[in-house]
Amino acid sequence: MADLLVAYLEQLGVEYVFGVPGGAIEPLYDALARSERRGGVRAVVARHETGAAFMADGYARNSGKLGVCCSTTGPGATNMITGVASAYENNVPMLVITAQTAISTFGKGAIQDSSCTGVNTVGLYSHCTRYNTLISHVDQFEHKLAAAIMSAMGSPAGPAHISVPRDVMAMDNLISQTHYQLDNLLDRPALIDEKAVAKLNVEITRARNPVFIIGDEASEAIVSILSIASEIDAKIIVTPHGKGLVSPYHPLFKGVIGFAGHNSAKQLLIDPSVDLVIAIGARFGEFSSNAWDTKLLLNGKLIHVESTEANLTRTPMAKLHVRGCLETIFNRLDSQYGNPKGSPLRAVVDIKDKKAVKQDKKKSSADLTMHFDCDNLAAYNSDATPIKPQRLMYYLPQLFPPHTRYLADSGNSFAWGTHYLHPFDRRLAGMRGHGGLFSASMDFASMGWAIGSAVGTSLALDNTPVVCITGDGSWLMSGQELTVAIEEKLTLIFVILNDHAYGMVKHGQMLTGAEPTANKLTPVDFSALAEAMGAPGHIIHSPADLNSLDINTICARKGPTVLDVRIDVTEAPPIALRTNVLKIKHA
Ligand SMILES: Cc1ncc(C[n+]2csc(CCOP(=O)(O)OP(=O)(O)O)c2C)c(N)n1
Repeated sequence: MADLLVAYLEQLGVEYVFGVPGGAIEPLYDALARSERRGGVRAVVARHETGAAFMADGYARNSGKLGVCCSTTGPGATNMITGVASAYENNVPMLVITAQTAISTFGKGAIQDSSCTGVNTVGLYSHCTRYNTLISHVDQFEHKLAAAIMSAMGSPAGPAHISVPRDVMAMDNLISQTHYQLDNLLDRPALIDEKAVAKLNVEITRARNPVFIIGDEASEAIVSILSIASEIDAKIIVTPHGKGLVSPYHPLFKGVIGFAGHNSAKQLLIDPSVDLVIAIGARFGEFSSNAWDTKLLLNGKLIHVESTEANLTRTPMAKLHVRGCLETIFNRLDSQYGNPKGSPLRAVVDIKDKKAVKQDKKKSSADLTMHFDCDNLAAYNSDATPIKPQRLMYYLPQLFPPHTRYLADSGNSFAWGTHYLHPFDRRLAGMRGHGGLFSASMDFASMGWAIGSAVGTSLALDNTPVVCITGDGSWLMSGQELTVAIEEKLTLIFVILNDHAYGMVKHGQMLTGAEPTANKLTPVDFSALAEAMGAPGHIIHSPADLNSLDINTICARKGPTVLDVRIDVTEAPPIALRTNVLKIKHA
């Protein structure tokens, strides 16, 4: 059966299966070895199963394909669950394959029995998967596999789990050929709610000063959204997850709303002259709604457009909810703008400063001026030693090429990155690949996500430098995946914010008046550790140290580099949104 599984992955153009081997999953590795010899799908062996799931997550986000991860039965499956849960919270399409001992051994005390008579992997995965099944007979294999892939790539996307006993997986193919053409099964009809779109159209037409809030789920529609925004001169703000989708230098961009966001974005939403706010694929969880900030959102101006229906329940205050495929909805609206005759939306442009809009439209790229406010410009511009984290964020895009991808890990990294890291993206229209230039995994917010995900990102984006910003705590949890980046020869730069602390915990405790406890970490020389593992490491104390790095050599290197950055530990990250929630007694 394993060869059949591989054949389906090939149909989808999937290149890698991320995982850690073990006795019960061996038949799948056998098939992957055969496939690799033919130049097909191959195994990427992680150091920890959660790292494997994070890699599959990064691969899926940046390739637009299905991420696939696997583990053996028992501890392999339990290890992998955090990475799967993370993909579940972030709607990342993922096929999760775990093994079981042979069916005949269920209930007989087999080592690592994970059937319903053991730790019950299917039971464990039931709360973090969109499809979840034990394949208990060879005849179930093909249709259950197809159903799993369809669920994983459905709407909302997410992990689908199949748990396969070793004897079923090892069975010689009774069915030697794939029966399903997955392309056809995955091709979803782009249905459109004409009435809702017409209402949306009327609202946009009436608006004098509209604002778009763009979340990561809007990525499929970003080309049309940006085009409409310039057409009607709508200001743009993004959620932390949507940050990578819009150039920070876009003249209409006013910053991030929510966790570690910008005051300019907040002010815009309470500006009385703003008469329409359209939130697109923004989810409105804690981090993207400014912790359910009713002052900003209960403003009677909100229209909420989503493809994931449950997200609409977060905005009972919205005057209009629109559901459906975002790409279809915004392509439809955009095509109306594109038609100069008879388009009602043209009227909006006519009453605005036509000249300014036309000028902006003529330009194919933005100049590198920011049109939003950062909190602590003194630190952002300071060349003091030790290097301030804000200054580090300022310098990274200066040093690395403009197409570099940035991932920020759970901890202060994603706070610093969200607020102060502005990749040099002159793009006024279109999109930069699937994932955008900046990503963070905030809803599940697992430490170490960025480390594994950076490996998957790098494999998905051949020849693109990938910078992973992480903390020393996260590195001590997941940094062993560095050796995978070495084996895979990936141009990956790990930037470790070394503050010998669980910094976010430490600063959170200070900001909330909690006991300053359990936040210290033993100081570690991560440069030496990297060298011991086989990757070059550099210790960075100051902006001068950073500027003396030979970035061309680092980016030309077929292998990872570690920057152990000894940051100014006294700088408080912009995490007030989170600490304010923690201060509420019931939260
Ligand atoms: C797996 C996991 N365990 C615990 C937490 C809670 N937590 C959030 S941030 C953080 C500290 C992160 O420390 P570090 O990686 O050193 O980054 P820093 O905040 O210091 O930059 C902790 C423990 C988490 N998010 N994920």
